[in-house]
Parts: sequence; structure tokens; C-alpha cells
Amino acid sequence: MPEDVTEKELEPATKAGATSGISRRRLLGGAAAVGVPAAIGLNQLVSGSGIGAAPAAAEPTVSGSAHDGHDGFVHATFAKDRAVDHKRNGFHPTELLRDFDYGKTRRLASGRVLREWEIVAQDREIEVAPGVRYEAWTYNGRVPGPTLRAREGELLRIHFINGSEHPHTMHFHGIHTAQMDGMPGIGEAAGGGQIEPGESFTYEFDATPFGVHLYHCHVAPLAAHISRGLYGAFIIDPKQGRPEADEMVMVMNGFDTNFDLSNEVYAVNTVGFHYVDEPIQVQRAAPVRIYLVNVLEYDPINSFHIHGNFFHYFPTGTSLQPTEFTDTVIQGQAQRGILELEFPYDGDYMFHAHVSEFAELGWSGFFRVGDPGDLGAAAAASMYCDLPWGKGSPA
Ligand SMILES: [Cu+2]
Repeated sequence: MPEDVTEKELEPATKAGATSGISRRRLLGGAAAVGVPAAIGLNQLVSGSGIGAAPAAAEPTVSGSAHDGHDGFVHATFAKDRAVDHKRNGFHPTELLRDFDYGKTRRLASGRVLREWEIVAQDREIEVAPGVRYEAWTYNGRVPGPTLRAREGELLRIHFINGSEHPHTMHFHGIHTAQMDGMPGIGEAAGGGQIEPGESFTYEFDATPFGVHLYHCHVAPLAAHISRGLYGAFIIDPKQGRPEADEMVMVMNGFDTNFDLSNEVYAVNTVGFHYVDEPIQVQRAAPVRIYLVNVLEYDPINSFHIHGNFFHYFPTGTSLQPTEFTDTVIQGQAQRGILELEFPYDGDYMFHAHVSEFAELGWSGFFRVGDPGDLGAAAAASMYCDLPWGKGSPA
């Protein structure tokens, strides 16, 4: 029943920041990709450091020895009274939350819906906390990459162009043939497998099973390729859809800014403490649906905990029946699930990793329920934010 896609979905949903229209020739010619500041040519986006090369220093680096980022208040030296330059980053975590990329669709002669995207791998420096810059590898210039959203039963095509100076792939979680798996050493005969710089490949497979999934690069060394930022959420809606809700995507990630195989910054959607500075506005007594994905590298588990509330949890989103009613869920890397909840009371409600170390290094945020004008500053947010990076009150 893929014919039942809505009008909205059938419109070519070209969003700001998408790379529609970019050709491989333009890319190889060094032209700026759409969504990247026009003045910056591709050659300027390309990092000079290979995996085997000496790691680029994050600026400013965490003070002290190479691996004291997890101890005490060393991170208080990050950057006082500074904010992340989202414009320079080219993406904004508040906008990323509800930014679903439906690609472009058309109906095939068979009546089936074909849904297509164009994804370009780009090397790009991003700011992951105030003053903390990181040489990221990205899909379409952002971390996480675009949230690709389809409907169960559709035919999907992802046109992947490697504009990075390193080999990459797109490996989707889902059910598909080995040739379409984005796995180096498999699929090369079909033009797939490992995609070298300047090369491209089109992945094609069915949208199945419904749920919340992910995609990421699968080139070795895998931890390095993933942790650099090559991942994104991949949502397949059930044919009948899900009930109306305020939907958002949270990709739990982290950044090893000094390349010591341990993270210095933890976050949801890349920028540490972003949702402390800008609480997520939601309506009271209205359904909220969170697509939660853990891509965190170098740490075995991650978790999500909400204050003053409980949620229904649907592991991997592959069943319409929740398995749990709880306030905390644990995910290993690549585990993901759907959270459904409503906020019965106005106020500011914290959410954070219940791995306290992560929470204090950026993986913390707030939901703001009701009119912020009536609530004033979030005192707790201010305290929390002062702790590591001295950002001050979000009011
Ligand atoms: Cu890669």
C-alpha cells in the first residue's frame, strides 16, 4: 500500500542545506556544495590529515595532559562566555531536531513510489562546544547527516558522492542485498563496496522493516570513520503511519577532540549543552515522539533519562506496541528506539544521559513546557551550564 503517501511527501521536499543539483563534475571541479558557504571551495573543506597522519589539534584544546578531559573541572577552560557559531557550522541543533528529509519522490509505472536522495561526503570543520573545533567528516555538511525518512514498501535510491579526501561508504541498517550494504570488499563488482574520493555510487533497496534505523560509513578503521561524524538517522514509517505527534530526532554522539580514542564532548545532535542553552519547546498535554539513536563511539553504552516524566519505549520502532513504560533507557552503539510521551505540567524538564560523566560533558538538555515568558530563567540550567563551560544563564 505504498500508494497512500500523502501529497506533502510527494512534493520534492528540497530543504535548505540539501545538496540537490550538485553534480560530480561540479564537485570535482572544486565548486562549493549547496549548503556550504559559497565562499568556501571544496578544496578548503578538505582536511589535510589522513587517518594515519598526526591528528589535527582541536582549538582550543582541553588543558592539561592528553587525557584529562574526563577529570574534575578541566573542561571549565573550554571557552567562557562564548557560544557555538551555528551559522559557521551550517546547521543548527534546534532545527535538526524536526528536520526530516523526505527526498524526492515519483511514482513508477508499477504504481510503486520511488524515493531518492543525493548525499555528498564532505570534510568539514565544525564547532562541537563553544570554542572547540573538530575536523569532522560529514554527510551533506552536517553532523548528524540528514534524517532520511521513507515509508515502508517504497523503493529507495541514495545517490552517494564521495567529496571527501578519504574513502567512504553508506551502510544502511535495514534489509537489503550484500551489494547494497556499503561494505568494502563486497559489491565492488557492481561499482559499490568502498567508494574512493571523487567516486560515486547509487544504493538501491526496499524500505523495510519499518522503524527507526541509522546509516553510517563502514570503511576501516571503522571507529575513526564513524566518530568523525559519518552517520545519520533513517526512519521508515509503517504503511499506516503513526498517530500525530510533535516528532523529533535525537542522535546521541560524542567527539574525541584530541584523537586519544576517548571522547571529550558528549551531546545529542552534536553540540554539547545546546538544549540547555535553548530548551526544546513542547506543548503541555500533547503527544511527543522522539526517534532516539545511539552512534556514540569509544564508550560501550549510552542512555537517555527524562526528569518528572515517563515514556513508552518501542525498541528499534519495529513494533507498534511499546515494551516498556519507563524514564530511562540504555542503548549500545547502533541501538535505537522510539519514545512516546506527554508532559502533564508546565515547566523546564531536564533530559540527559544517566551516565553522569556524559551529562557533565555536554549530554544534557531541557524540555520547556508552556510559555517561557511565564517561567523565567531555568535556574537549574544555568547552574548546569556554568559547571563545565561557563556559558551563563540561558535566560
Ligand atoms: Cu568513512
